[in-house]
Amino acid sequence: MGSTLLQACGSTAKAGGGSVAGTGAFPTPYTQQPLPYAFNALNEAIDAQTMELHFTKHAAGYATNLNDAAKAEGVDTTKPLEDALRNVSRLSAKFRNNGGGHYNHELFWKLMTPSGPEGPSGALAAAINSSFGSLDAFKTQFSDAGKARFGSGWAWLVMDGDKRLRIGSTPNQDNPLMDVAEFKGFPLLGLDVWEHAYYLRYQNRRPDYIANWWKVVNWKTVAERFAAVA
Ligand code: MN3
Repeated sequence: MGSTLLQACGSTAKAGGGSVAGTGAFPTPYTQQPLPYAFNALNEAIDAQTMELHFTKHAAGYATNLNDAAKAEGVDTTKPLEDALRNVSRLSAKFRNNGGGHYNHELFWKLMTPSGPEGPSGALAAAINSSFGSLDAFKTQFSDAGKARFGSGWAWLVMDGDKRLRIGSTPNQDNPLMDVAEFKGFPLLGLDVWEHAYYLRYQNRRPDYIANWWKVVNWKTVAERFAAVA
């Protein structure tokens, strides 16, 4: 992941109104990358059956449908998906939903790990502290964004066009890179709060899923993305 992201840092990305360096988080064409751990590796927060269904059914479906849409709409899948998302208003609802779905999930898997540090360090930790007051205050605000998202969607930490850290959420599979997003920026951390992400173990208890999810956040990936756009 790290090398993939760093290799891609030569190109320019837009977040919010301003220009932000760093893009191309994922290889092209638009295919699922192998899950970087076993289905049961995140059991502390997410059970193996949920992980398997989520990866092999839900996320795989977004990838398949995205490639169908790209073919039908003449989108060059050798170019970074981020570029298409930034101009998604010109594309179909099918591309928007599945392009966001593919990007969001490829990112989500890499934002989790069974063996990462318990929190951020270095420049990322300093930025979180100065933006939100403390790591705990950040977690509370981010968790609240996930709890408050009505229906299906995502909670996000992004770097906006003015290089500020911001917390927000998007509905469905919208992504903050999209020109149509109601919350914009370069995504550093994202949490899937669709019921398919937690229902088998947690049923209606989305807050319990979110509370446990912090145990498996891959702060190394977050730091790499932060460094790419800071
Ligand atoms: Mn999902």
